[in-house]
Amino acid sequence: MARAPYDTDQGNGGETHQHVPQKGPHGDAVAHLTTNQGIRVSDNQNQLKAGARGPVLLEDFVLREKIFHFDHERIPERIVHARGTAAHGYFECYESLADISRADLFSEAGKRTPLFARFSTVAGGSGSVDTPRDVRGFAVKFYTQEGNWDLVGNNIPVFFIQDAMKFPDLVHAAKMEAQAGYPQAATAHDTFWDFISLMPESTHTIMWAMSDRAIPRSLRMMQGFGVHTFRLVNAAGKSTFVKFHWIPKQGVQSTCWDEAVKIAGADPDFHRRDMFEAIDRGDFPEWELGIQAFDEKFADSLPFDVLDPTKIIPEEMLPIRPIGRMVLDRYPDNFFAETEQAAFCPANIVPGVDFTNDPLLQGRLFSYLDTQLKRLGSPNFHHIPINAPKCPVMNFQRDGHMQTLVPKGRANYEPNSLDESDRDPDGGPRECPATGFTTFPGRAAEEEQGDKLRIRPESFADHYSQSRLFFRSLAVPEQAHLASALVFELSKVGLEHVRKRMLANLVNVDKSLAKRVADGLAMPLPDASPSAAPVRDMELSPALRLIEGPHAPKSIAGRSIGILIADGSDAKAVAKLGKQVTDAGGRPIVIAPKVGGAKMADGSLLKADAQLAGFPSVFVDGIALVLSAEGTKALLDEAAAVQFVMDAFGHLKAIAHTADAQPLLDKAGVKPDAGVGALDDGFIAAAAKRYWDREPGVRTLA
Ligand code: HDE
Repeated sequence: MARAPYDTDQGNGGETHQHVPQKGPHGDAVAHLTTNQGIRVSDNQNQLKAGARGPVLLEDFVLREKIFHFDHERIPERIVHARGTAAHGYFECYESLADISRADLFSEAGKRTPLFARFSTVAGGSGSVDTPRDVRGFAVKFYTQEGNWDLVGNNIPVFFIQDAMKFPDLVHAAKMEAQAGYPQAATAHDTFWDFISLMPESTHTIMWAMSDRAIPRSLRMMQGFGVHTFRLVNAAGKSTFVKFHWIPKQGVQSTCWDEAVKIAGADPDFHRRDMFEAIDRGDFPEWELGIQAFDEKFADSLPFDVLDPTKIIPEEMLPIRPIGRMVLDRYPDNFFAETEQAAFCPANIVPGVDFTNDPLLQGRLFSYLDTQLKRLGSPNFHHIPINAPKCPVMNFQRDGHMQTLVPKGRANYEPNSLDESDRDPDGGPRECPATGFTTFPGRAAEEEQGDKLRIRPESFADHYSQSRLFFRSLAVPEQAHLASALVFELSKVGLEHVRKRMLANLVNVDKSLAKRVADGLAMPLPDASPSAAPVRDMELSPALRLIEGPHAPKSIAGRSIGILIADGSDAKAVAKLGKQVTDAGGRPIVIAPKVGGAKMADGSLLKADAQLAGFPSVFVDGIALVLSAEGTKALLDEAAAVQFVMDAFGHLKAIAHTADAQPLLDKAGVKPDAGVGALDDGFIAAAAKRYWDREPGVRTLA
C-alpha cells in the first residue's frame, strides 16, 4: 500500500521536520510514528525542555523510551564465528533415501524444505573483515516438517582438535592475545602457534588452514563439510555412517594471499556484499549436498578411526553420492533479526539422522544451547521467527523470560487425565514411540558402557599420515602457497622455540615442505618431533586440490569482469564485451576515473558502475582495458590505474586490452603470456581461470 505523502518543514532552530500532513483523516495508522506503547509522536526532533534553552524534563517518556531501547540494542556476539552473513533458500531432494534414512526431507524426489544458511569466519569479532586467513563456518538450518535439523559445518572437512575439552584452549590461543587485545582475526601470532606446535593432532587441519581454502574468493565458491561422521537411520532402525559434503555449483575458488590482504582494506565486507549482490541480481548461489555413506565393516577396514574428526575419507576411496541441492534465493530482510539471532545447534536433529560418539561432536551437543541462552537471553529463543520450527511445536514447557506465546488451558503437566473431563477436554499432546525421535542404540553396548575413563583412543594417534596426504595431493602452485603461508605466519611468531617446534612437526608431514619453510625462515631444519604413530604414505587424492581439481570453476559464471574506460573509449566495444560477459553468466562492471561516466569516442557519455580510485581490480576476476590512446595517456599518471593493472597481473588474472592501452600495461610491468591478450572473443574463456605459471615471475614463494 502506498504511503500517504509527508510534509516537510523547518523547526525553530532550522531542524528538518518530516510529518504527516496536519489536515487530513489521520486514518493511515502505519504512516504515524508511535512509541512502543502505540502512542503517536508529535515531534521526533526535540526533547521536552523547560524553555527552549532549559534543562530536559524527566517526564519525557518519548525520549526515555527511545534512548532506553537504543541502549540495549546489542546482544553478546558469538564467542566464535561472530562475523557472518546468511541467506534463506531451500533444499531439494534428488531421490528418496528411504533405504537409508527415514528423515522427512529425504523422503521423495523433488521434495523441498525451506532453510537458512549462515557462513562465517571463526576468529574475528563481528566487526572484523571478511577475508582473513581463517576457517569458514557453513551452517544450515533445515526447517523440516518433523522439526529443525541444523547441519553446522565448516568449509574444511577436519578440525584442529579431537576432544571438546580442548576447544576453549584452541579458541583462546587463536583469538587476540590476552594482554594486548590484538591481532584481530589473524592466527599469525605467538599464542596460536605456541598452542598448535604443542598439539600434533592439529597438523592436518593446519595444512588446510594454511592452504588456499582459508582465503576463499567468495562464500558462494566454498565447499562445506559436516566434518564429523554422522548416522542416517532408516524406518527399520538400520544405521548407515555418513559424511556430509556441500559442493558449490559456482566451482571452488580461492584468492591469492596478496589479494585477500588488499580486499580487506578496500572492502571489509567483500563476502557479505558478494552474497547480497548475487542474490539481488537473481544469480542464486547453489550447492549440491552429497554423502559418503558406509557401513561398520567399511569403517573397520580403514586405517584410521571414523570417530576422529581430524580425518577425512578421500573421495577416491569412497565416492560422494549427490542427494540434493541447496539454493539460496532470498537475502534476509533484517540482519539483526535473522542473521544475528539465528541459533544453530548440532543437537537439533530429526528422526532419520543421528549422532556418533565422535568426542568433539559430543561436546558440541552441550555447547551451542548453552551459549545461545547467554546470547539471546531467554530459554524461549525458539520463538524468534528465524529459530522457530515451521511445524507444530507442542509440549508442556511454560513461562520464562520473553514468553511470547499464550498457552491455553490447565494442562501444563503430563501424564494427565484432563481429556476424560467435560470441563477440561484438552489434555494436551502425548509421546509417540512410532514416529518420535529414537536414538540409535549403538554398535556394541559394551563399548559405550565401559569404565569411566579420561582417555584418548589409540586409534586417534596418527596425526601426520593425512597431513602428508593433503600436502602431496595439492597442485604444485598450491603447495607453494601453503609453504609460503606457513612462512608468513611463523615469521610473525617472535618465540624462536615455537617456530622450531613447528618445523619439527612439519618434518613428519613432508621433509621437503619442512625444508622450504625452514629456508623461508632462514632457520636450520630440526629433527622430526616424536610421532605417536608411524606415518604412512597414502594414495594421493587429486580431489583435494583446487587448481584443476574436480570442483574447479569451468567458466566466468557468477564472476565479475572489470571493464576500465576513460575519455575516448569505444562505446561499441564496451557494449559488446558487456554482453559477452552477461551471456556467459558473468557480471560486467564498468569502471571509470569518475563515476558519472566518461565521454566516449562517439561523443556519448557512458555512465560507470564504479570509480577507479575506490574499485581496485581485486574486486573482479579478470580485467578488460577498453582505452583509447588519449585515455591511456591520462591514466599513466594515475597510481590507481597503474595499480589496477599491476594487481590484476600479480593476482594472475586474465587481461584483455586495446592496442592503445599498451603503455599502461608496460608501466604496470605486465609481461606477455597466455592470460594477456587482445580484446577478442577468446577473452571470456580465458577469464575463467588464473594463470599460475605467471606466479614465479611476480613473487617469491617458499
Ligand atoms: Fe562450533 N561453536 N564448536 N564448531 N561452530 C559455535 O555456537 C563449539 C566446531 C561452528 O553461524 C558457538 O552459537 C565447540 C566444529 C559453526 O551461528 C559455540 C566445539 C565445527 C558455528 C561453538 C566446536 C564448528 C559455530 C559459538 C568443539 C564444524 C557458527 C556461537 C567441541 C563442524 C554457527 C554459537 C552460526 C559456533 C562451540 C567445534 C562449526 C561456542 C565447543 C568441529 C559453523 O557454541
